[in-house]
Amino acid sequence: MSNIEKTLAIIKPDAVAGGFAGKIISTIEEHGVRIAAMKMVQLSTDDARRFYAVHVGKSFYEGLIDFMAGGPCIVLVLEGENVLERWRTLMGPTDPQNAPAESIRHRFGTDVRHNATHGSDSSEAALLEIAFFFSGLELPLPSIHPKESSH
Ligand code: DAT
Ligand code: MG
Repeated sequence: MSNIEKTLAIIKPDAVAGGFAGKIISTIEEHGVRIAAMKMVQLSTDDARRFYAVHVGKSFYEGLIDFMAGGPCIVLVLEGENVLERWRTLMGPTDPQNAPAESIRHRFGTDVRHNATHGSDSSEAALLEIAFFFSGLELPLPSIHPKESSH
């Protein structure tokens, strides 16, 4: 059964500043994942606090906020079959030290905080996170994409 999903991906400030955005976007495309929307944003501290509100109170929260507000990010909506799991697999685990050699976090991350990318962890989170960054105007509906050719 097909399971077309959308997820939010972020190319974090370390990867943008390091000049890895192009390679990460290429990796997404090479794996056949469709980019439905994309833009560069600079989060304020308050934006970062709201985006990562689920982690309030954890030991790493303040450092995470400073890092995420420390430079521009690229935010993307990825779309496709099982894309939540596929993108999390492509990224690898949170800590680049534990990530497989071919994973994005191993290739472009430095440590558990500076880990290059974000991906939503559930379909509920994906809906909220996409709405955090993108208005309806910025999200093309699947129904307006050209139909598969019938001739
Ligand atoms: P993930 O981004 O893999 O979903 P998470 O949701 O548990 O991981 O944490 C969000 C981000 O917070 C993570 O990408 C990097 C940072 N983080 C998590 N655990 C950390 C730790 N022990 N030390 C420093 N930063 C941490
Ligand atoms: Mg998470």
